[in-house]
Amino acid sequence: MSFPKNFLWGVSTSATQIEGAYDEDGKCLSIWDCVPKGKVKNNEDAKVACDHYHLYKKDVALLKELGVKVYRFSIAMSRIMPLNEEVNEKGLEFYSKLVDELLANGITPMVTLYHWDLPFWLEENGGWRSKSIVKYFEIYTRAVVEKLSDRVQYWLSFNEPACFLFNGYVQGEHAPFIKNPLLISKISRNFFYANAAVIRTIRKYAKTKPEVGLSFNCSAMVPLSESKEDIEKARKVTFESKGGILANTWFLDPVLKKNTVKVYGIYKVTQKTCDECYEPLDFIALNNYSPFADYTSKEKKEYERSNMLGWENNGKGLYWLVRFIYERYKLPIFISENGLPLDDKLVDKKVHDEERIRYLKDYLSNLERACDENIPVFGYSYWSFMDNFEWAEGYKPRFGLIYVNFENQERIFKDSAYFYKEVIATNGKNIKE
Ligand code: GBH
Repeated sequence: MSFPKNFLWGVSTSATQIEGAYDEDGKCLSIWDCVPKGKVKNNEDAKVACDHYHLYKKDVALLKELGVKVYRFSIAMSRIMPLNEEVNEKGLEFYSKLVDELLANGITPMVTLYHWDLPFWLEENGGWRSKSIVKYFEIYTRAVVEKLSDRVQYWLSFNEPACFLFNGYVQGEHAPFIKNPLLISKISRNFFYANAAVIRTIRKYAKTKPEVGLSFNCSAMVPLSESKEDIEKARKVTFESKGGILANTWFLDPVLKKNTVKVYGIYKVTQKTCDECYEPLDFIALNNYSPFADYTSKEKKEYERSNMLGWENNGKGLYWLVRFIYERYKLPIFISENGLPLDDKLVDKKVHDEERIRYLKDYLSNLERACDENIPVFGYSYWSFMDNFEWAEGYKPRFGLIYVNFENQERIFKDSAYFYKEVIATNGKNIKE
């Protein structure tokens, strides 16, 4: 019993978090290049980050050393769309060279078209508050797909709509740092139209048959026991709209089932939006870090284990998520993110991150259980390939398998990288040791 043959083991990153070169080769500023003072811890920024823009060949060599089958990265829209409808060829060139380098090293590219870094001019144009954003996403997607789709097959339209819309415009914790709950319906609607436009554009211009997904941040409640009643209760909590805009259903039901959703009694995704935006996906990509707390219970459960950002660590959450999501939406699943932040320390050129290895064993053995039960999970991509810019948290939480010394851009394999390398080489045989 184990992971399927040809399982896509990978690692994930996103453009703003690793690239740097924030104003080179015709790139315009993004909303993450224009963060007001005080919004990111220690006033850190992503101007240089891991300098991957210049070091990409070395980084691909490290990917190869790690043995990954797939590499998930995102395209910075600000490299491609400097202003209005203009397309920047130099920006496209960078990603084209990256794809060539990956393929030359036997690594399959998986492209996220949008991982939170809206061009600043587009934000000034209204950003997600304005329906005109749809048109720009169409132009952008066409340019990227025409350039890369002869070599790229796996596409993710968006990364975590709940995060960039609600952290950005409702809770004000991420760029553009707006706090306005009244925007919930409008920005969600504009997102559904943009997503449909992106998927249609991929399918229209792709030169090789595309596999299209979307990365949702999702969590499930872990049943108290595996009795039928407890399982049904956990399923109910997992898909109830009571959890509001952060519940799974707000985005998944409209996108995957064409179903309307209403939350807090006032916000709604209408049937019209669902109908006009329905575009079947080839697979569901899930980003999962922690389970859902049972918000129907009054007692506040203490987590047995949590990470430095306060999120619960519990691999069972991944098993139940994959199972519940498959049973409800019936599509193949790719785990596009899962990982642990630590305040890793370099000691004699080594990083002993046993906690991350323990985390991987826990989550991966739960994922293996789902595979054993014939749920079609076709890959797992760890967040993240290397330490990087963790948005408003700055550089302190280190999610990488590879340690980055931000003073001199040195990369060092952590113990967990050696462990993960072995996971890939043995198709998961070592996770139970
Ligand atoms: C992802 O978002 C991003 O895609 C990626 O860019 C980022 O670097 C990475 O994760 C690490 O943060 O407070 O216990 O309820 C993660 C989105 C959504 C994960 C909310 C944690 C809440 C946990 N997050 N979730 S809890």
